[in-house]
Parts: sequence; C-alpha cells; structure tokens
Amino acid sequence: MTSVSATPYLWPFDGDLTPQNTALIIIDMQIDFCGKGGYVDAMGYDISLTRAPIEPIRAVLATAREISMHVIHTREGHRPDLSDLPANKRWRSRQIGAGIGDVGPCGKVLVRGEPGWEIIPELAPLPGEPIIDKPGKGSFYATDLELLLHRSSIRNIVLTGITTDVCVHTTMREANDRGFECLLLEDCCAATDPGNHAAAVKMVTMQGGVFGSVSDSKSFIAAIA
Ligand code: C5J
Repeated sequence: MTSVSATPYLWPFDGDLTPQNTALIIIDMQIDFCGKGGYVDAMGYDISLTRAPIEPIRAVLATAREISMHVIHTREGHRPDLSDLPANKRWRSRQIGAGIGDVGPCGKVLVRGEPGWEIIPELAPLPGEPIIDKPGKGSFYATDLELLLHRSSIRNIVLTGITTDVCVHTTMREANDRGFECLLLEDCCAATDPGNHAAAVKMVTMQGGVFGSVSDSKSFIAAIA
C-alpha cells in the first residue's frame, strides 16, 4: 500500500501502512456534540461547525470498511450515578448552562444510555466494531483502548471526530506518547471555534510533525482505496 500525502511528511513515516496494522478512530460523533439540543448546542455553540465532518468521515469510514481496516468508535459520557464525573467538570459545565448530568432536551447531558450520548445514526457503529466509552477527553485514560490496539498489532492511528482541539487532540497526544504513528484528517474533524480548529491542526505540523502528520479525507481515500 502507498503512503498518504500529508503535511509535514508522507504518512506513515516508514511507509508501513496496511489495513491490518492501522485503525480509523472516530471520536465522539455523538448527538451531544453535534445534534440539536445536545451538550454543544446547549452551550450556545454553532452545531453546523461540528456537523461539517459528518460527510467526509462517512466517506472515509465506507472505504475503511471496504478494505477491512480496523474501525474504532469512542463516546464521551459518564455513569448514570455520576460517580466518575469530577466535581470541577460538572461545575464548569453548569457555568455555561449545560450541566453534565442535568436533564436537557436530549436526556441527561453526557450520561451513558441517554439519547444525547448516542453516536449519530449517519456514523453508527457496525456489530463487531469496538466502542470505547471514556469519562474524559482522551481516549486512553480510564479505558482499554491501548490493550485493544496492542492485541490487534495496530501501530498506525487515523484520527477523526470532534472536537479537534479537545478530545481529538488529547487522544492524538496520548497515542503519540505511546509510540503510535498518528494521522489527523483535517476535514474529518471540527471544533466549536474555527480558529481553534486551525490552531489545533497547525500544532500537529510543528517540529517536523510533533504529534504526527495531517492529511484530508480525499488524500487518505486515494491512498488506501
Ligand atoms: C469536549 C470532545 N469538547 N469530544 N469533548 O468537551 O471534544
């Protein structure tokens, strides 16, 4: 398989890209982050921004499934008894009018099992695709993601989802520190602020690719299809 055209370097760094050693990770494409009445909407942010990556992700996901590349989904959310919700996280969310654990139009905000916590239907996981439930921003903290990746001999990670500057970036940093070779697909991610999205993408490209490399859905599909 050929490398992916990316910035600042052709990805992966050593050209070792196969469907077996690579995972597409789709981060937090939940109603709470891009649906009407969800957490992001309740905070007053524009959900057209966080919905923009749905179609590019859908195209990448279809191609990844066609070639049997690993696909992993994540969901941010808390236990119904909120025993895994840090007090400061709850307090901050209430400051901006979207209290985590409080009842909103999509059920209890960011709580497992509630309508708002579900992954949007457009990107629904297929049976057999692992879903990582995480209480924090990073997908490695307090989850079994690293174990799953090692058990399947995955060494390349392709990051998509929302939001670029929070859960996607935290996951990319966690993965990079663990030695995984990371690629961010910029049109498959979005933030609640376009400037933050652009800054988060730019950060990856500094220092020769401090956290990995950056590409887009079309270049990635062209390389793997
Ligand atoms: C946030 C996320 N932004 N999925 N979560 O709180 O990025």
